[in-house]
Amino acid sequence: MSSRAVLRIVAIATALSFTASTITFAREFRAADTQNEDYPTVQALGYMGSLISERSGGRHQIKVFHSRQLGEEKETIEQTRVGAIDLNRTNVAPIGAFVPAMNVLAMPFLFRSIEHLQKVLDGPIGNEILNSFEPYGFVGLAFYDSGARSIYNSVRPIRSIDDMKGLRLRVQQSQLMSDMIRALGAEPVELPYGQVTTGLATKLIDGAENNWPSFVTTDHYKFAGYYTLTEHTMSPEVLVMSRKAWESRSADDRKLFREAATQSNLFMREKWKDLEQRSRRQAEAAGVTIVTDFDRKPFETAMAGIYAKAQRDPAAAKLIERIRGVQ
Ligand code: GTR
Repeated sequence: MSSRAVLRIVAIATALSFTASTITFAREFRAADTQNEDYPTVQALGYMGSLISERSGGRHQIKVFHSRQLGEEKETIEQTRVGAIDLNRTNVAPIGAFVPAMNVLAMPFLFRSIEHLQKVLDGPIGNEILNSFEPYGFVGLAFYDSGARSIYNSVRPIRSIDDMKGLRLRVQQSQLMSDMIRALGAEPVELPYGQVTTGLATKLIDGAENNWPSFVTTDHYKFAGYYTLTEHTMSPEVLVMSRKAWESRSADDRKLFREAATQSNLFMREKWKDLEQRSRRQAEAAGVTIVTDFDRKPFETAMAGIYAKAQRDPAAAKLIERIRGVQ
């Protein structure tokens, strides 16, 4: 081949690869969230959508399907994995069945405080975790705050681990969460989020566990008047994109999505703090008994089996150790 022919081939190839990385097709991206329209995660998705629409000159839009319009969390995760949903904001516990590192973030009593959690998620560990989703069919875009989860029920105030005995407590659709409740002496009932209020109202379950905003915005507090600040997990929320949708995007689009997701996290944090405080005040005003003086140590000790099981996986063991080491 003459050198001119080679040069022409190189020029064409360069032009093609340039085109592939910059041309993107206008699209509406479907995003799922189980929470209601006013919830901070849903608001954050809306904010991210406005950034993307603005920065893409209106080419891309995000349509947010909140309030379980696309199904319960577990189903939407499955649909996102196969590419039927483009974006999904989910809690780390239910996605733990699909992406192993997510279960580590849901481990009970792993984080010492919200500050510790944020330090981990905002630093290199958080970044590595977000970059580890692809083999499982997702791309991790951002974490969102979700405070700490605590146990509530309608039967009695929980002040010691003995008070847990025999209670039927709803958990997310997660083996780890079921194991945790069982290790605490109660009976776990895996139910989708949308069925918890009815479950409480009909006494199918005695209680559940969640953060202040979820406890209040779902009306659970109206049926379960004892809330013990166990703060047993600090499972954050995670925003993922379906790998299928990601692979169809140019490098420029990928950057656009990543940046907008990161910015939506900061937006969400402000909204979150405010709602957390308002929710607690609302529960207090409604007469919910808030137990702060409970005997925490036995709760932590009861988790030994769960840690032993998780640490059988060397990658999980290493991640747990690194997270604990973050000061
Ligand atoms: C909430 C979380 C939801 C869902 C829910 C649950 O705190 O935001 O994504 O996981 O808990 O308990 O099902």
